[in-house]
Amino acid sequence: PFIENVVTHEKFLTGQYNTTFIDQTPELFEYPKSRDRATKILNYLGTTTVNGFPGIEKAKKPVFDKPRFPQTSGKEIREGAKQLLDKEGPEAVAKWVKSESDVLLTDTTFRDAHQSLLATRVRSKDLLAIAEPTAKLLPDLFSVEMWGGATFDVSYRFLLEDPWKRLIEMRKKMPNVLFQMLLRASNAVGYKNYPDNLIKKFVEKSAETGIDVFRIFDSLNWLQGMIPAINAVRESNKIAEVALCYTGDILDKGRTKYDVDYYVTMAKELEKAGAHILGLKDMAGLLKPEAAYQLITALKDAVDLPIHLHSHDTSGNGVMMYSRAIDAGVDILDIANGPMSGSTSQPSAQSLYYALEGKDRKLKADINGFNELAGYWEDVREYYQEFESGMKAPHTEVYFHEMPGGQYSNLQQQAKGVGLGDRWDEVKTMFRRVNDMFGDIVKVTPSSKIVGDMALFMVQNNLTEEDVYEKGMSIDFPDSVVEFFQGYIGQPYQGFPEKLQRIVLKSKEAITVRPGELLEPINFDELKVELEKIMETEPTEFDLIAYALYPKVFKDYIANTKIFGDISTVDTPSFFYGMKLGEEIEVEIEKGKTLIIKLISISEARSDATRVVFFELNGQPREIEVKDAS
Ligand code: 3PY
Ligand code: ZN
Repeated sequence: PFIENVVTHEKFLTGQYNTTFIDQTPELFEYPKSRDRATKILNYLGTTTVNGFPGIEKAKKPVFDKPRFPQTSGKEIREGAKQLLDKEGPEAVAKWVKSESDVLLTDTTFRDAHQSLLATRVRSKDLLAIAEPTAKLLPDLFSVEMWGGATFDVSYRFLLEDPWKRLIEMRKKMPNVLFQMLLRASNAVGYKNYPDNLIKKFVEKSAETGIDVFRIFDSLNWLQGMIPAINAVRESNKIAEVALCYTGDILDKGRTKYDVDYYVTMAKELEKAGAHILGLKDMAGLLKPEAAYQLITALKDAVDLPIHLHSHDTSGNGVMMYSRAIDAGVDILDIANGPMSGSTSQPSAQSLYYALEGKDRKLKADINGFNELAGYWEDVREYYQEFESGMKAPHTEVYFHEMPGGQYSNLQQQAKGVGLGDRWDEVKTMFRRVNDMFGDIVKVTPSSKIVGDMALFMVQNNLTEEDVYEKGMSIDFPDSVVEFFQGYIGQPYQGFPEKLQRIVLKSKEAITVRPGELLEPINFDELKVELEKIMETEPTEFDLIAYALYPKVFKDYIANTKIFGDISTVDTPSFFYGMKLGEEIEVEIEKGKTLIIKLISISEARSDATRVVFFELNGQPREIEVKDAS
């Protein structure tokens, strides 16, 4: 209060005092750490209240009920598959999976479900709160998919939080189930190929920090692109689940590029390359029930590996399809907890459980466990309502546009961002057209993002397919599209369409080797020096890897943390909507240390567009300045 009084005094503010002592005695002005932390949190709340959150823009803050919570105190955390891996290694896990007569489950609620339904926006705070009850209630799970894919990038970029910290904290709360991540092979958790030494380091560090199962896929099903990641996972003594991405429709005899033989041949190659488990990754939910039966029967015949099927319920046929996959002998299925399932997410664990009643093979999971956790997810999903895609019913159009479930809500956000929100139907139609122009490719991150970028570009510029072929030599295509045709994310099955490749590349050359062979290894020592200057503190290995993967996103994240500090403790409604006038919230910044924050008033914007936001912090007046961006 004393300092407050001094520094807000008019004479002080107008420079009428001799303040040289400020420079000479800096120790007097080193605020205690918690005061600094509180100021940063106020900066965040003030900024979000005045300017909104990207994608939400100053919406009125709804009133949310406190999430329902399962009663698990006193319940033990029973040992699970994690202990088998730690004691006996990946081969033993694969053997156990094959020996189980029931169907094992991977719960994707912590990753793909919210990537697919809520644009990946679920915050660590809400995941961590339910982590331990999940470990207690679902100890029989094969794994929990909780990392990788888009979560890494979105954490830094939008949630202003560190994904490594999420992994560390979740690991502490869930010691019994395997942690699974989605790894885009040589694209790691990014959208382009990275040098081999970065892939290796990323895998090593993720393994050491808590990931057990790496689902590795290449966005063009290009085996060569997966080799460095497979080797790195095997060297870390973790489980290499190597995936075939399913595209097209094996039942459509008029569409022969991706037929059963194509997948069987590839599965054999993946087995030889060192897969412990064969992943069948149906990222868009295109696998129809009878196709699943035929394909899994053929794959079971062709390889000796356990088969783990991943799908999305976009069409509404997910449970029926899984039922046929079970008939064909699938070993592990990906499901999400009911309230976070269905539509572009995974099929519902509960629906599948009841659908199988009367059949010989059952799910190896406690249905009550899922049910007890469901209330929490139903309530927490409400916090993220602004990121919902608006898809309200089964969407069989997916069989036409073939857009991955994990991309749907993200591309929709991207379309809104460039002013195409009201032309979303056109974007979806164009997505398929671009697929066909590109030679009917596997579409999964990043190839799906490139198809999406091209579709947005064509819709935005009112370009038809004919325009591209006729006027393309004078069109600058999006960078990602140019890089795709240069071979920088790998080689598509049966090659690039030559005519379009010439139009897009113009005088640029294309490569046919693995991009990683041409990329200079990252010099982590040099990178460290560079990053230390930006961070003004010594970077950790986590920071270094993040910076190597996404220099700009990570730099912005550091800049944001300098202003806002660690805001992971702010409740989610306030994180997205800021505060209402007169509202009081509590923020527990560490155990036993709680800030009570009340928003008192916001001034009119001054001529330089700043507003003063007046708070009460633990009963004391505090104010911060915010530039009004509107
Ligand atoms: C991702 O790569 O993020 C995906 O979910 C692909 O399906
Ligand atoms: Zn998926």
